[in-house]
Amino acid sequence: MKRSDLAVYFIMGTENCKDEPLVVLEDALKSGITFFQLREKGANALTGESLEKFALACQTLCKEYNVPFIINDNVQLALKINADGVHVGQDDAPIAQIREQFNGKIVGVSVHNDEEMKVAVEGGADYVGIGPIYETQSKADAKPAAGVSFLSKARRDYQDFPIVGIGGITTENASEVLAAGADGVAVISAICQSADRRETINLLK
Ligand code: 3NM
Repeated sequence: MKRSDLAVYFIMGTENCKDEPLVVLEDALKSGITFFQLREKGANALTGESLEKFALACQTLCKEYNVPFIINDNVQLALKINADGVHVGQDDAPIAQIREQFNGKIVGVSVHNDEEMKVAVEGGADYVGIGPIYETQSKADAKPAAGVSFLSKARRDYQDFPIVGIGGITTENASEVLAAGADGVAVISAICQSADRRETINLLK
């Protein structure tokens, strides 16, 4: 993957959407998102066959627009449907194991400090997500908002490594995240709750 793939990184699950999720995704793809992560979480999250069917529909759309399609946490599903990769957190399997399972595919890791960053980079992650930068309503167990200071440090320490900022990012504050050294912004609500998705994505770009 290229660092520029992270520019406008859209994350979505069915629970994030007021509108039909596949309509939201296609709209976002048409409007120029550069990366998509399926993150199916919450009390009414799809599971089993219905999740697989939904994931395949998302994958088909992403292929049509030539945008990488990766899955959050669910390693088995990502392997089964041959997704472009997976995004894992600190509570998932060790990076070395994930790297081996996703040989030649994209592995993203959420990191929050120097040690996690070092382990991810040395373990062969393709990119890291750093957050939450700002307060977020979209992740039940999110850590407190951290601002951009760690992201700036990570950029100084790893000048060429792909980094995306996440958490509470909007069209108003995205420029601060990019100025701190992120290659792009990862968002759920900025796009899912936008009254004008095309305008929002244009502004994020
Ligand atoms: N991960 P929104 S914050 C999925 O800090 C996720 O690792 C985070 O949603 C982290 O753009 C977050 O609506 C939620 O704030 C991002």
